Amino acid sequence: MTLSPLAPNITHLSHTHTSELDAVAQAAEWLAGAQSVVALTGAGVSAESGLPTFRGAGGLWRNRRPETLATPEAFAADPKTVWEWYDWRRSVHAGCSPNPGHHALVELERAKSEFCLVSQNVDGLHEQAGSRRILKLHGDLWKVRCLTCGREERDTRVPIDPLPPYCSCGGMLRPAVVWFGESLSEETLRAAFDAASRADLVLVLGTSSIVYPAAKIPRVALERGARVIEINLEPTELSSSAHLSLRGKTGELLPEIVRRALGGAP
Ligand code: BJW
Ligand code: ZN
Repeated sequence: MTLSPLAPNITHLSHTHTSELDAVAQAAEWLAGAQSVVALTGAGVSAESGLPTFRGAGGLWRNRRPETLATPEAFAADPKTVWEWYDWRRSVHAGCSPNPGHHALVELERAKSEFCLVSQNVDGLHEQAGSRRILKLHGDLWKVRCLTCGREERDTRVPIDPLPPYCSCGGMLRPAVVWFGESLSEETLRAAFDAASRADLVLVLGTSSIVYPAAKIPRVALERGARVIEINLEPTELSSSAHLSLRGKTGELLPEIVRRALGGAP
């Protein structure tokens, strides 16, 4: 298999296919040579820790799609139901630990002088694994914000009772996450796009790449000449544009790529 550094290549790999080894070797070589690396993570990175993803099989909660719950309109109409969903997710997350994919990203942060972890995940597993600097695009499941006084604070109660919870000022609390139709933090977003513009390699890990503006981050990097490597169980909106698209689990492929890139045995 020839993988030109200039022309995007798509590699659809089955786990047992020998070309997977070539692709892992190629990814490791590019990672080893990259000065400035960005990793963009999505729900798939936490799937091997036991957390459900948003879309696809297992992504439903009480027969409702997350897209219909993760909106300010759904919360305004029925805060109790939306809170019950978040309370359920918090209880699932509380029993989960980071997986080898999270740990590989910690190693990368330690090894690369310019490394930026940009995550769409709200679960806290990157921090738990030991990642230090994380640009959290969609907020934090373990924080709440008051609708009246705006105070935001860490809240790790599991379960929360009663639902919905209230602030000491009397205002209703909401999860401090970003719902559809809401703006992301301008500062965080700017930092993510700045990092993507400077990067010479972007790893896109376990995300369906359909939610904007996060999905634009690798696109900006591509326009600036960076290489993009995707790891996902399935093809995504990004796959045909990525230089390398590996089919598999991030918790299996990423540690192998990082091990090779950082000087492990070939
Ligand atoms: C594995 C695996 C394993 C599984 N290994 N892989 C431009 C064009 C069109 C629309 C828009 C646009 N700009 C804005 C919009 C609107 C909207 C949007 O993007 N809609 C699209 C759906 C079309 N965006 C917004 O509203 C954003 N705000 C915004 O842009 O403000 C300005 C504005 C407002 C209004 C109009 C225009 C502009 C806000 C987006 C907020 C997203 N929030 C959520 C919820 C967060 C809180 C919570 O957790 O509850 O964020 S939705 C949900 O999707 C969550 C995720 O972070 C996000 C992305 O999902 P992710 O991580 O990719 O998960 P999945 O499930 O989709 O995919 C998992 C993948 O893993 C799959 O591919 C699997 O195959 C794979 N996988 N196991 C490797 N082991
Ligand atoms: Zn308050």
